[in-house]
Amino acid sequence: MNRSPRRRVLAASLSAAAAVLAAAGSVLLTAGSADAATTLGASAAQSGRYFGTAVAAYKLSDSVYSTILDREFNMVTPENEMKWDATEPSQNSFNYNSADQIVNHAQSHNQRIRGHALAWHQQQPGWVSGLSGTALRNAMLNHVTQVATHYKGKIYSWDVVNEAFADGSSGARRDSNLQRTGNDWIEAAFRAARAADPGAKLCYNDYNTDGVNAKSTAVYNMVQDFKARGVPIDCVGFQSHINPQSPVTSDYQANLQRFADLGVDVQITELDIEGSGTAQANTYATVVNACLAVARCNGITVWGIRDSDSWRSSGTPLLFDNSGNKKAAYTSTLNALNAVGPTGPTTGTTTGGPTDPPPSSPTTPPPGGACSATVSLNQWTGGFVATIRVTAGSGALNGWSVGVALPGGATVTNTWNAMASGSSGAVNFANVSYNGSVAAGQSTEFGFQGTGVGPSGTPSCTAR
Ligand code: 9MR
Repeated sequence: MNRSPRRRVLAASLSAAAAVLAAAGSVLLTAGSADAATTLGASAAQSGRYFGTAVAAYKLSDSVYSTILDREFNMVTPENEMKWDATEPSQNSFNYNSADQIVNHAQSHNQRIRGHALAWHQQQPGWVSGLSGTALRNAMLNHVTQVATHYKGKIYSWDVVNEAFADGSSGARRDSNLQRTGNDWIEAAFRAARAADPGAKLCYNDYNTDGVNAKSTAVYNMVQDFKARGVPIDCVGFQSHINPQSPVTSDYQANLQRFADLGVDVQITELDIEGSGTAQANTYATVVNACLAVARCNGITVWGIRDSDSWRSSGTPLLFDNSGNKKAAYTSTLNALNAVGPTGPTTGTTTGGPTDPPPSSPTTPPPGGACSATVSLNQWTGGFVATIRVTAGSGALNGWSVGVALPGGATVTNTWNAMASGSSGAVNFANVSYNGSVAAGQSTEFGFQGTGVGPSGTPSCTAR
């Protein structure tokens, strides 16, 4: 079980705190009360996660709406404003007005932003329907590049590609105009997004992938293939639109975990659960607990604030009623988040994790050195994921290699965004074609997964 070690750590820290207070003559604490946060964002932050919502720009002037938004949430997803039809209404003519409104609001309220969505078969502007083949491929890549560049440095994670797989048992790609430009359109979009904004986590996002099924397995196989070939992908979004036709299945958590084990973050990106009362509240708790039990599940976003804000408002699927009152589902969600307490899923054995700043954030280059590298380790019993940040010194890099010393018994099983030489002992990682160039003082990241215990020392970095 993933959760029991955290519970033990929490219990230990609470009893230690209680002992100190008792010694000082204070009242004893009851478990949980010391750290219980009172908002969704703050309670998720206790374990290094975020809690977000979809936001519509035109609702920001509604004070009931914005009061809840700014009190409860620390991540926002523009519900429609960053989509292709909104941002590029005619070819190569971009309009960021509504999306910028959300971004500006978020930035002034300490909220981060999930960008949604760069390439999708729906909500395309009319002019796209006149294109096919190379012209469409190039238009899509230009769109990805322009939008990701406009928001460079402001996006926590991008849904680079949305809903590209077919429903049902085929495990096939969805037929769409984008798919007909060639099967490699998804990886082309990811590479373009990485080149435009190397600091954003790049996600694949889909629905009906919330349990282990043919569709989610097809996505899983794609992510595994991308990792093996160095296609940049950092995260997978699980929309989780839950209703009687699409219930939460018993393998929900296991499904998140199998993706995390590929070396990507997982995020619940568009959560809504149709229903009411205790049943709805319990289902929310189930989903939240599944995320909390997966170390690399680094955040949850609900698809709107009040039931009346929902794309499926008749199903009353959200956490606040039409008047903005907290529902039972709100309370169960908050309680589930608070039950994890202040110890993150990886506390004690690791550094870094889901709250790491993106690699583009300013770092201090080593004086005179060509490059430096730092490691952030997610260690669990029997295995680890290491994320290495390579930072250029006072000059730009045109290629780099990083040496890592693995303890005895450890083996690298999977590497992304670098080429590994060797798999145990002293292992060397060289840049791949798209991340060898790093501007002075800037950073890039690569990672690897392994069995055994991950590296603990500082890796060496050499400019090539
Ligand atoms: O919530 C969005 C709604 O306002 C739009 O009319 C709709 C149009 O396609 O898109 C909704 O958001 C979708 C999201 O972008 C992708 N996953 C499914 C969401 C619900 O349809």
